[in-house]
Amino acid sequence: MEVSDRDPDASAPVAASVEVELSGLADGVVACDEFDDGALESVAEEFLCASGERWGGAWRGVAVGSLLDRPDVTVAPDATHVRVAADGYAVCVPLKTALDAVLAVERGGDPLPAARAPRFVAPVDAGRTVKRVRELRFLRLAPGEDPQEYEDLGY
Ligand SMILES: Nc1nc2c(c(=O)[nH]1)N[C@H]1C(S)=C(S)[C@@H](COP(=O)(O)O)O[C@H]1N2
Ligand SMILES: [Mo]
Repeated sequence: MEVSDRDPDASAPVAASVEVELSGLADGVVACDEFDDGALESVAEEFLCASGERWGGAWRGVAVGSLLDRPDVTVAPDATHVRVAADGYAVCVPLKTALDAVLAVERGGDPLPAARAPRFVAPVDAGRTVKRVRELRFLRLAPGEDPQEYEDLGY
């Protein structure tokens, strides 16, 4: 097999075989490749950057809410937020936003490259569309607590 020397991830395992850990008030591990094609949901989103530029697309993936129906996943009923994390990057969104979000494994009909998959796709700021999600940490924030304190946006 020819491996491109431009793409450092070309030899990485296929994105879909990656596991996402559910932690905090939830417990479980989800492998993105264990879903039938028919179990994937389609979502279209558009994002507005601070620069004024718009970008978006059509993604397919696993609805986060559907993960919680699995017998091997538990979640405490009192979670209020979910911290969506990659290595060294994290955002914190309200539970409802997370449940309606998709962990996308495809964009525009093509599998996402391993370096970007799965991607958290929801109606959030562009910067909160976390690429390469590895953990969903379910949290209970006290009233008045600032979700941004749980984020790691690199600035
Ligand atoms: N894991 C991870 N996801 C991330 C980021 C990042 O640095 N790491 N940057 C965010 C920001 S600020 C933006 S604008 C978009 C950029 O997405 P793109 O690389 O598809 O253009 O990804 C978001 N998701
Ligand atoms: Mo950004």
